[in-house]
Amino acid sequence: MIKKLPKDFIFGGATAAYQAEGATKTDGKGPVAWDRYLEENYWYTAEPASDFYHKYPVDLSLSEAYGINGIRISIAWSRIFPNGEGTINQKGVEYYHNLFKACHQHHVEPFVTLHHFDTPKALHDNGDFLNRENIEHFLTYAAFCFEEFSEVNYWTTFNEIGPIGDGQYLVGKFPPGIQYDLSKVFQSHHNMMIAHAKAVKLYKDKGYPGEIGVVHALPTKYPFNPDNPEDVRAAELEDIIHNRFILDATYLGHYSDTTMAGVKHILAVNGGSLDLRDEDFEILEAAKDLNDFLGINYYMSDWMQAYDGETEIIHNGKGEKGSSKYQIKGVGRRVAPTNIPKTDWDWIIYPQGLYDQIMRVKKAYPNYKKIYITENGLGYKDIFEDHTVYDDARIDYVKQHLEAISDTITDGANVKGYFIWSLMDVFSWSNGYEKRYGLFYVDFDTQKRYPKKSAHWYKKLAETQVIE
Ligand code: BGP
Repeated sequence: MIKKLPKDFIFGGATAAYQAEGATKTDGKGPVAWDRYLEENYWYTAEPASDFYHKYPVDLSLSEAYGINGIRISIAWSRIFPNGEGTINQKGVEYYHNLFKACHQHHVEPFVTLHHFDTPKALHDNGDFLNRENIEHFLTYAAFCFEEFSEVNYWTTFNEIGPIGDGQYLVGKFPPGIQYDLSKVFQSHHNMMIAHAKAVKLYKDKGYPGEIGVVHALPTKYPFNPDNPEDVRAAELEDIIHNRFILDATYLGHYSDTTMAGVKHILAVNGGSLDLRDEDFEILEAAKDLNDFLGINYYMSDWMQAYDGETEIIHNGKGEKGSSKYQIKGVGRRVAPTNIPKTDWDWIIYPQGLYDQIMRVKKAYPNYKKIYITENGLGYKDIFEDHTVYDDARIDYVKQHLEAISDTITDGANVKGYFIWSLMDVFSWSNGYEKRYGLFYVDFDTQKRYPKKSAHWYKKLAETQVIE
């Protein structure tokens, strides 16, 4: 049966400042930890990225021409406060005013994220969000942006608090590259959730007319053998690390007993403790009903088997299928079912996981109000030919996920839009320029854009709302 999405649905494209803008030293921008980390650990840097800093008029014209009516953009904190705090860089402020103005001129609504992985270097060096002082610096930055950029109607505090903790302190693929430290993972999640809650509270207390929310990555976790209680427990613990701890903080204002029992078990096995204070829960509680929307980034699901051996995680950053490994002592290991497709980067493609995750939010957190799917898409080694890319696999991926979204709406979930990751090709944090996602192919040498087959497909979808 052909499925349809609602008339007022947003068909958007997503970007992030550091992955798109390039111009990392232009017009007074301050450094971020990623600058040196990429130079020292990877085979690419954030230059030139997609030169969105200069090319945004082209990308917005293309968006308008291809029916895209929303764009996720993030503000680079270090363009506004080059040192993370203190002096304001007026050129950075002007840049974003110009960018938001161009969005509106092209009828592409900007959904603006304050922090998409790019804490200014000075603050990252002194502990990033493990250091509670940085919660206050983030708030100063947020307060400045809310007041200054009154043309923004949709604010997101953070992009993916979960993957920040995982990338920085579990997998070690993000700066500072620490591995297997689960107490730092949970502490980072917790402190960032406090920063989120404080920013939301501030926004609402000031009575700003726009909407505010947060974007969480929510990969769905299943037991490898649903009849084995140990696998069921492994999936539950893995879900607590990546999803439930953060969702509880967002919508319950505290951690449920089951969540806390899981955290305690994980830390008992892996070591470390948490600093959770009474006043933290006062602010989480005060903000839990104030989120206007939840952004869900969904790419994959995982299947978990019980595991008690030593922790080992290998990140597949080069698209060498089958090269990844993920096993955490006392939590579980990921074992992929053979009959479910995977990308070259070992991400398991499972649209039903998106359906299940949306319905889980609806059921477990009924105060969620509204959902946008803020990222979803297929990372692929595109083949550029005839000035385009015949990316049928990407179209198929997006189609199946949109069908799952349509089903959740039929089943009562309030989902109001979809932002494909990514609008145009950008580089991938830990996988480089080879892993492309865009509707518009970017020739990174010339910075020319070429609509892919998926862009034409997306245009028709946006015009008709029919998924076919
Ligand atoms: C999300 C990030 C994006 C983007 C995307 C694709 O985690 O919010 O910034 O990178 O994932 O992931 P990757 O680039 O690792 O393929």
